[in-house]
Amino acid sequence: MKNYSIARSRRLRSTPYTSRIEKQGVTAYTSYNHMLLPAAFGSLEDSYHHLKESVQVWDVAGERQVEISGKDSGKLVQLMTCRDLSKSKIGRCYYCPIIDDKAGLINDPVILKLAEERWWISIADSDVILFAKGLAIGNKFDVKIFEPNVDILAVQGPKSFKLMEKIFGKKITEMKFFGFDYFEFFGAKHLIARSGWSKQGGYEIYVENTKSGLALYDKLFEVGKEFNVKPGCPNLIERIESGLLSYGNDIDNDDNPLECGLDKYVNLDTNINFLGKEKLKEVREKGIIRRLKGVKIETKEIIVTQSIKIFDQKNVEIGELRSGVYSPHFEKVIGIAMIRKPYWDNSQSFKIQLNGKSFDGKVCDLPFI
Ligand code: THG
Repeated sequence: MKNYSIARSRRLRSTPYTSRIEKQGVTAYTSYNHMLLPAAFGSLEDSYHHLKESVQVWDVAGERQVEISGKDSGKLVQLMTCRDLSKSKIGRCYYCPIIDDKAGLINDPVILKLAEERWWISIADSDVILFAKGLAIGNKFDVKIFEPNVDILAVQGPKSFKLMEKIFGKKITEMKFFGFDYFEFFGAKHLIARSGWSKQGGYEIYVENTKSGLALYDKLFEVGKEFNVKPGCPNLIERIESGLLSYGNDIDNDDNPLECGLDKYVNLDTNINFLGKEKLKEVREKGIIRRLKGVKIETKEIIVTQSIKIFDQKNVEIGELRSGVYSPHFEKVIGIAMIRKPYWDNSQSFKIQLNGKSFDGKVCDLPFI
């Protein structure tokens, strides 16, 4: 496939780290929340192995924050998500499906409770701020909603703990998964969470002060030398193996959270109020008729730019592939697909056409590893 460069403009926002990563050899971008998100630094496979062995620093400023504060902020945040936040705690992150009145997914952000009446919604790629503003206006909520200047730096990989300890001290290694706390650097405080869009462990630094953020960026590479630190970005191979979902790719507004295996984050039996609750109860009662699954395909290369239909041996359409990549671990293509009932059992075999050729595949569980 021929490669085209991405045309730059004000609408496709740069991040404070863009000039850094361009010096460091970024080779592909995607767009995320109207911002540049690095998609490759050379070989995807080399980056995958490096991420699983060492430590990487990622410019994930595209994971924008929607800040909601004010007297009705808790009510509004709860209205948007089917996850029960009534017992949520300050200093914790919560992975939360955001759904509409039809229970269709709007986004799948991480929500941070900063204070009793102040929240950050760390969004995937859709305009949550407009949805939040619409709901606030319609409900006459007493809230303030805006996009603050926060540019996340992720530090991911097994050696991220040692690297971060060298800069911030032992306390940072004691933080629990999806907890956050504040750490001083260059005269500014930084909210740092133990989270990130990989399963290799690590942190996310919510940089609010660009100057200190850039100093920290450079410090991570200086101190990280002994851990073989490299620039990186969310890795397609690692994230599919780990079953981390990508909004707009694997899931979208036509899917409900139960179809997407997000059951853990759906609370229908408490007295909270959220959009789509009755609809979701209906879905639960009737049972879902399709579900997101893993697939393995007997080929070694794939580029998914649109969903690709999947057929059983009798040529019945049983679902669609939504993401896919060659996995060096399985030595074949793995992917994420929406599969119709009753074809979603593991080991269901199927056929898929790629570039005019038919390949065999099998349905399996998510995550792969
Ligand atoms: N970090 C932050 N913001 C984000 C992402 C992130 N916004 C966009 C995107 N990623 C949102 N999507 C996800 C998807 C999965 C997870 C986080 C954000 C995730 N899931 C874990 C899992 O599935 O095992 C843990 C969830 C849990 O148990 O609570 O981490 O990465 N700031």
